[in-house]
This record gives sequence, structure tokens and C-alpha cells, in this order.
Amino acid sequence: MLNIVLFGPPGVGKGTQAKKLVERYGLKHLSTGDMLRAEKASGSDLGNKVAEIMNAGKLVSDEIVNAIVESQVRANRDEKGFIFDGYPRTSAQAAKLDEILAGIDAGIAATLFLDAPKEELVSRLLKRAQEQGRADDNEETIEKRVVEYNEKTLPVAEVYRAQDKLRTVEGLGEIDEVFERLVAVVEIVNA
Ligand code: B4P
Repeated sequence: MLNIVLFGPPGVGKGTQAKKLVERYGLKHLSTGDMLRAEKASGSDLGNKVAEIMNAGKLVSDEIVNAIVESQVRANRDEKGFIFDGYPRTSAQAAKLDEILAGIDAGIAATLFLDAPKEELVSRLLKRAQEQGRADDNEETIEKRVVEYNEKTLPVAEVYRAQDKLRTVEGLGEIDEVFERLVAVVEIVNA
């Protein structure tokens, strides 16, 4: 199995690049953001709870997110591999992901850390706000998402660095340029 984690701040292009990697390598795309937005759109009790948290720029609880990922991994265990997009976002999620993958005799090949300056992230997200009107893409919420990222998510990079699985990739530039940088790394880890 080829299991890749796409890691980085809000708006860096995880979702954008995950779709392209999935197409190139035939992997299963698991985006916790997309799955949570689907739950939100369903109007279920859980969806309403999730909507409130996401619209406030906060991270949804580990319990909820871990349960969603676990069921998806189990249901798709015969795939060639997974692209984890936006997961893990806390140290507890990182520990859970190892456990989930160990349960299907698999592990993470690499964590691709896309990074870009904050001004670029804010400008991309505000542009997306105009194009798609996502409830969490406004100046106030973006600021809160960046704070959550710095406090809770960024430390997860160190977990993967310690395991020698972290690969940093420049997220500034044209979408196709960034993609080619990611592919160059995947080719090495998948050799
Ligand atoms: P996500 O859906 O994961 O979204 P994101 O971090 O904002 O964006 P991403 O990095 O995927 O950016 P994208 O490619 O879309 O999370 C949303 C929320 O869900 C979180 O705040 C949280 O509340 C919740 N959540 C999700 N996962 C969770 C977890 N594991 N635990 C707890 N809570 C969780 O790109 C952004 C924009 O930039 C797009 O418009 C794109 O077209 C553009 N773009 C991309 N690459 C570009 C480039 N190279 N140049 C110019 N523009 C570019």
C-alpha cells in the first residue's frame, strides 16, 4: 500500500494537490474537511454540531474525526493506498492513524508538508470565499484557523520528522509546479 499524508496550513493547497495525486497514483482520497462538510450538509445532529465548530475556525474533536477516518479506512482496505488530506491535525490523531493503519497491516510512507507564507494563504482563502462562499473563509475565521493550526497542528510535523517521514515541499507557485514537486518526492518514497 502507498499511504501518503498531505500536511500543511489552511489554504496551502492540500485539497487541490490531493485530487491531482489521487488521479496520478490511483489512490483513495480521504479528506476530513470534505467528509465533515458532507456531514454538515446532511443536516444531521452531528452535522449541525460540526458546522458550528468549523464556522468558528476550530478543529472538530479528535473523537469525531478519528471515527470517520477509521470507518473509511476499514471500508477501503483493498485500495492501492490512501491520500490523507487534512488528517492528522493533532498529535492524538497522528497516534490514532498509526493504530488504524497497523490494524490493516499498513503504515505511512511519507508526510508531505506543503508550506507557504501566511499572506499567501489568506489571499487564496479570501479568493475562494468570493468564488465558492465557504462559511469558514472570512478574515476573522481564517485568523482563528491559523491560530489553531499553529497551536495544535504544527507540532504534529515533529512527530513525523522524528520518524524520518516528513518531506517539506514549497507550496508557493503555480498549481502544476507544486504538483511536480510533490510527485518528485512520491517517486522517491514509492521506489
Ligand atoms: P479543510 O477542508 O482541510 O481545508 P483547508 O485546510 O482550508 O484547505 P486546503 O489546504 O485543502 O486548501 P485548498 O487546496 O482547498 O479544513 C476545513 C475545516 O475542517 C478545518 O478548519 C476544521 O474545522 C475541519 N477539519 C478538517 N479536518 C480536520 C481534522 N483532521 N481534525 C479536526 N478538524 C478538521 O486551497 C485553498 C484555495 O487556494 C483554493 O481556492 C485553491 O484553488 C487555491 N490554491 C491552491 N493551490 C494554489 C496555488 N498553488 N496557487 C494559487 N492558488 C492555489
